[in-house]
This record gives sequence, structure tokens and C-alpha cells, in this order.
Amino acid sequence: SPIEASKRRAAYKAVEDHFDTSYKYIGIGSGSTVVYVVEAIVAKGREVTSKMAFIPTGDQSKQLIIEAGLPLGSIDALPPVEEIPTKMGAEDALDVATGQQDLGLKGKRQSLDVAFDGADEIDEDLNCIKGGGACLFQEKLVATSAKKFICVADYRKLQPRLLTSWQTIPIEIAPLAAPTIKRILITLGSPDPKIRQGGSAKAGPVVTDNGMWIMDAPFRPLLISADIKDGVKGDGEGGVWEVHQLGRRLKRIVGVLEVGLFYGRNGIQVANAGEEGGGQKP
Ligand code: DER
Repeated sequence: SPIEASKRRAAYKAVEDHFDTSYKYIGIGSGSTVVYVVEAIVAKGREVTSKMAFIPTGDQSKQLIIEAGLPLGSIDALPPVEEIPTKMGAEDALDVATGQQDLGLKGKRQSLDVAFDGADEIDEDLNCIKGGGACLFQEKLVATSAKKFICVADYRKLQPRLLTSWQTIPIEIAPLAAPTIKRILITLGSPDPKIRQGGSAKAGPVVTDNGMWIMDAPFRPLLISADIKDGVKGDGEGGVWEVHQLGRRLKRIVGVLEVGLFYGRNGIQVANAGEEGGGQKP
């Protein structure tokens, strides 16, 4: 299908441009697009990949690495990251410590050389909605531990703003906190946050690889930096938020483990394979 072909083109382009044989630690995301990233890496040959460790972002990602015959690593077995630069201001350090930092940072401190992952939607500032596959916590843990984060996506995913075609922000939560978190989300302007149910796959809520639940919270399209420059506030008035402002508030709600908003600004690099295929968005 044209979509599968576009995913595959984006994945091969991403590996061509962002996978180096000198790398040691490579993060592997979750979902269907990242399968093609692994296929492209395997094609580099065992003499290249056998010297590396591939870090999963959940059970599906782990299975994908094992079945591809790639050496499996683990995020908690990596060398400790170097100190977060102390010259960073308190606000920035808080952002880094809370995973709110831009994934385009060319940090030295991260221990993974690169992380490849998909996304559910990407806006013009290269912010992403992630969590359609309920793997967002380990995805963000790996993404924020990587020197560069390569989001691999077909043309359907790029939208002018987040929540244009994708409707909800996935939030990974402690089950006990669900009722309180739901109430707080409603006060933040989410009309109808819902606990993700397993449907025919599982009676009751989806349970994540971390033993948590997913709350899917609808919001109005999230403003980007251009809107703020045009003077629109994005502080929740009328339920209209800017990406970072909402992300910070969601992250601080008691019982929230992680929020399915990944921040670009400095530029997550997206191998956006539009119809013409394989365009690289710097
Ligand atoms: O859950 C996620 O964020 C995944 O990356 C996922 O949603 C992307 O899935 P896809 O590559 O199958 O579209």
C-alpha cells in the first residue's frame, strides 16, 4: 500500500542519514513504522550490529529486537549519563529533569547515540503526539536519553498543529489516581478524558508494560510558537493551550507517570516521506 511504502521509505532514509556504524547504543521505538527501521539496520550486516546494543521502549520493541537477531540492551544497564550542564538556568534544568526539554538538543550527556521512533501526529515545530501504542513512558525515557531523536513518519502524520487529525493526548497514569486525574483534566479544558479500554483484546483497561493505565484526553488543537508570536496566549483560556504550557501542567498532576507530548522546537528530525517520498525535514 502507498502508506506502507511511505513508512518504509522514511525508515530507510532515516537509517541512511542517522545511523552510523560507530554507534554503540541505539534506541528502538514502538509501533509499525519502526519495524522498517529495524529492517534497514539489520541490512547493515551482523559485523556492524553485533558490536551494538539496541535499547527497547516496551515489550513489542523488545520482541522486535530479539526476533531481528539484534543484541538486546536495557536502558537501566547503560553507562550513567554525564552531569546535566550546571550552567543551565533553573527553568531549563527543570525542563530537562522533567523530560520537557526539546528532543533536538545535541546533548553530550545522553548515553544513547540515537533513538528511532514513530509518532501519531507531528506539528510544524516538530512536536509529536505519541502513545497511540501505549508505550509512551519508555519511549520518552529512551528519547530523552539519546543524543538525537529521529521520528520516522509517513505523510499522514504531519499536521499544522497537534490534535488536528489525532484527537487525544495519551497520558500514562497510576490506576488509583484515575478519578482524580480525570477531574483535573476536565478543569484544564479536556471535554471527555477516557481510560483506554482493551476492547476485544482485553476486558477492562489497557495495562501498559509498566503496569499503568492510559488516559486519552481530548483537547483543542495545540498552538505552536508562530501562534504565540502572533500574540495568542495559549494558557488554557477557552480550553486553548500551547504545547509546552499544557505539557508542563499535565506532567505535574499527581499520579501521572508520563505525557504523550514530545517537544521539537530545536528540531526532531523527521524523515517525512510524503508522496514524493523520503524528504528529510531538518
Ligand atoms: O505509540 C507511539 O507513539 C508509537 O510510536 C506509535 O503510535 C506510532 O505508530 P505507527 O508507527 O504504527 O504509526
